Amino acid sequence: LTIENGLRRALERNEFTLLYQAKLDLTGQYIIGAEALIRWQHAELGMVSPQEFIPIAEETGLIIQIGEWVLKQACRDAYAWQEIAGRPIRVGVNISARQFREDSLHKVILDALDESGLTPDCLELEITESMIMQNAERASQMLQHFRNLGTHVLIDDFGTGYSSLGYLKHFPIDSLKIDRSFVRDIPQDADDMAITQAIIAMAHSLKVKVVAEGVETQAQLEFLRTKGCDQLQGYIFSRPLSAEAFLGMLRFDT
Ligand code: G
Ligand code: G
Ligand code: MN
Ligand code: NA
Repeated sequence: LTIENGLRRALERNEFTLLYQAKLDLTGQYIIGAEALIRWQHAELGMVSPQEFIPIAEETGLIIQIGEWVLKQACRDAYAWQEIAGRPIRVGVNISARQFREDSLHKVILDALDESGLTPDCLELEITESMIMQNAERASQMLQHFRNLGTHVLIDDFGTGYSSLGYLKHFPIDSLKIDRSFVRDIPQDADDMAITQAIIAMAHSLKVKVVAEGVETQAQLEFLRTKGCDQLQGYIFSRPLSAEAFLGMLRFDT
């Protein structure tokens, strides 16, 4: 109840912030963009993890307003970065299941792009595998709308749900993100390595790019590089940073 009441006021009180975690190309030298990750700083509760408050925001429907704020803020930040960096920087935004079920999401995305001036291909919508599998027909339509807007679509937490790679050819997606659980035990777990390698190979044959998240060690990095993983994200490169700190990383990079 405390969290629910707090969430209702958090937007007015400016208690949310976005952190950004860099996504790099396979050389690990070039920053392609960043994933936006929300944080809530509550006066009494302290820092509340999204794992705690996103489910409550989903149940209460508050996720609709929070999600709109995230989209708008992320687009504004990405526009500012590319003005300073002098090149396109893509921002990834996590879309929740409840948000994805609203037909108004399409308009919210359009407004966020319009208001910020960000070009659509610099916005990447991160949608989980389980969300598209819940109602495949509608999901396919929604993803086609996003594609028509010119935004990128990424399937998040890939490998944890039920979809086969073959099934994915029916969805207009640009990339998929191999779930952290498969990356974690490389190079000790031969099965995880085989799965990761197979996901990359089959995604590429469908002309879908692959992102690996949770990259923490040199051994994981080298394995993913050898297998041709297109983009990398993880603590080995950067923790989630404030918008300003991420900009600092971009300046150093370019
Ligand atoms: O940043 P962290 O690893 O603590 O994120 C925990 C979970 O919260 C992840 O599953 C992540 O996808 C989710 N999350 C982070 N930011 C957002 C957001 O802005 N919107 C939604 N819907 N989920 C988010
Ligand atoms: O579900 P989603 O992929 O959106 O969640 C991203 C979450 O993963 C964030 O909470 C982020 O803080 C976390 N994360 C990012 N990089 C790493 C990493 O290298 N190792 C671990 N353990 N967690 C990470
Ligand atoms: Mn994500
Ligand atoms: Na993920």
